[in-house]
Amino acid sequence: MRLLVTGAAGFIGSAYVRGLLARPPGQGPVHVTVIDRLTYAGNLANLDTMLDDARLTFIEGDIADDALLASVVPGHDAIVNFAAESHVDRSIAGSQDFVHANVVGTNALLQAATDSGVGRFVQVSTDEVYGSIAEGSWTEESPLSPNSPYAATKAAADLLACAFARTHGLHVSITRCGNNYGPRQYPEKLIPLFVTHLLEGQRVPLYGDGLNIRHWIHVEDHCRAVQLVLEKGEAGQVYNVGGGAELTNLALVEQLLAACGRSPDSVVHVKDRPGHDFRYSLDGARLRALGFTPRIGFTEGLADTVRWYRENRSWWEPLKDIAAKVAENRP
Ligand code: NAD
Ligand code: TDX
Repeated sequence: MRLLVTGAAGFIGSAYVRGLLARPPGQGPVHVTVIDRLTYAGNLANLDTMLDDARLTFIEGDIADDALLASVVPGHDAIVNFAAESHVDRSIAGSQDFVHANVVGTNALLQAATDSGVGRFVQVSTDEVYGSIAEGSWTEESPLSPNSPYAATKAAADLLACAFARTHGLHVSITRCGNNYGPRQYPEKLIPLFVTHLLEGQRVPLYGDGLNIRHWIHVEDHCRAVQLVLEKGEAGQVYNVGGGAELTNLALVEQLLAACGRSPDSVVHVKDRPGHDFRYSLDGARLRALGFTPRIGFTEGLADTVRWYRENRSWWEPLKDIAAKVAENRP
């Protein structure tokens, strides 16, 4: 299979490609093309030695660039679209980049796949498209009710994907996963931001009362789910990726403090995120029926993740320096 993977210089896409290229000979793709715009979140270090692998071609480019797609997409058997602006707080500060990457970009990719007769397409989406749920869990039939601009753009992309399946017969499936954690996550999301702050001896900003609930899944389990949907997913079908660990932010932060050897006074309660979703929870029965179960338990996965940040300061220290300089220049 010749596979096109977008956004693979980011956190999840790079883990996905790493998993593919590590497969035994004959079981992985023949070739992987990566398109990534290398935004602030795109980092070639995430692909490291894979860049020297003859099975991988890296193209720096924008998935909203129709001309680029017309030259690159033909000849591929499948597309997995990870490329997106992905951080809720940034979408609150300004949503234009989110509309460009997540809506215009996904639409361009769906159109190019249709025009080139690409056989399969997986749109990597998120649980946030459903909004917030106080009790119970969302099934794939739950209504879309996004709250943040980020979630609204991801919901728009999902609707476009469904429309391309129905109107053009494109074989596109959608995955909706909860919060990912693991190595190489940009230090702006809760776990990498807090772990790197704690390792640097800084205090961590917990929004509101800290009672918001998220469910956490290891990035490698998410990637296995995406691969399963690529291989076995039905056209026009949505698959929730469930099975994560459900925790309040406060409970998670207690575990992070313990893992980093810091005391509770390292936590500062700060102003809440505007429109902060209270809880996400997915019913993962449909994907379980396809054979999916997460393999990495949360306690083990979190310990490995904290160890990775402890041992790979050269990966995250430059990123935090850039973030600090950007913050200094803000009015
Ligand atoms: P990330 O921010 O780490 O990486 C995104 C990548 O996309 C970067 O490499 C960036 O350079 C690239 N990109 C952005 N705009 C682009 C464009 N216009 N053209 C080409 N490349 C572009 O994000 P992530 O956490 O790895 O998330 C990957 C996908 O998974 C996203 O679609 C996100 O919505 C989804 N998702 C993320 C999570 C999570 O917890 N991180 C959970 C569920 C779903
Ligand atoms: O500094 C912080 N303090 C804090 O209390 C940050 C960055 C976050 N939080 C809270 C907000 C959330 O309740 O922690 C929780 C997790 O926040 P994020 O890591 O920003 O993730 P979230 O907003 O839940 O969205 C994530 O999961 C779904 C990803 O960023 C999305 O890309 C994915 O689609």
